[in-house]
Amino acid sequence: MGRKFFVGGNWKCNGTTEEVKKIVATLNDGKVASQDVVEVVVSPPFVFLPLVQSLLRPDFHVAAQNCWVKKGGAFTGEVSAEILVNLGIPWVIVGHSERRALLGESNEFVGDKVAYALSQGLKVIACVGETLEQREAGSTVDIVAAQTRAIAERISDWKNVVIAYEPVWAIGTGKVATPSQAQEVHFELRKWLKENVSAEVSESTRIIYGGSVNGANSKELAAQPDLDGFLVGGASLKPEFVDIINSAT
Ligand code: G2H
Repeated sequence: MGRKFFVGGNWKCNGTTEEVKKIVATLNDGKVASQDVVEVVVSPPFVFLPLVQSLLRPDFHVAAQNCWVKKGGAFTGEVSAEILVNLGIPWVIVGHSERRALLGESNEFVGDKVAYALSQGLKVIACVGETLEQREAGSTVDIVAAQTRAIAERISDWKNVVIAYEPVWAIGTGKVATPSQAQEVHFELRKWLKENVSAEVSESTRIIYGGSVNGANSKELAAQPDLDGFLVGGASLKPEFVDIINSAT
């Protein structure tokens, strides 16, 4: 079976109640292919998750933008995987580069989070990606492989994992990777999975691209053979998110 196209909208730290309702209304009116063809997940800030979940069309789902690395308890300010499960939140984004860079999340910490979230029944969008400095030093593949290895060492079942390749230099900069730059890294990641996990996992795991995706560049990116969808930031707050979803078909 082919890999189902996946489009995630990462709203990051944005939105008021009114704005959130407006974005959801636009999504609910959007004409998109059925969920047999494209899986759509939107990720508002934690506090808006129940609201979005209650208003969102049933064929779209929600994701949290993070969760705590282990069982909840005395961890002020954190939200545990158990809490997300209790609220019926099916997905969580883990290891976004903004958290890796600004909050010091290491590869190992991200790997632990992925493993714990999966163990609680969440599905995980696990982010990897290199900085501009690392790309210019020619170490892109080594960096994303090390980030993926820290996950692979901690999990055995990949069926609820989507890998998001997000080159840091392309995030929120308007400087999108070219289709061939994205394809090259997606191909290498798939090869890494084949050589280090299994041919089956390599074939079935969705590898999506994130970094300045918009309604104008998504179609060409989506045509790349190893690119199975997108994690969209800025443009997921706008009506063009529907166009990005429709680049699946
Ligand atoms: C990358 C992406 C969403 P943007 O962070 O995860 O954001 O599309 O704004 O570059």
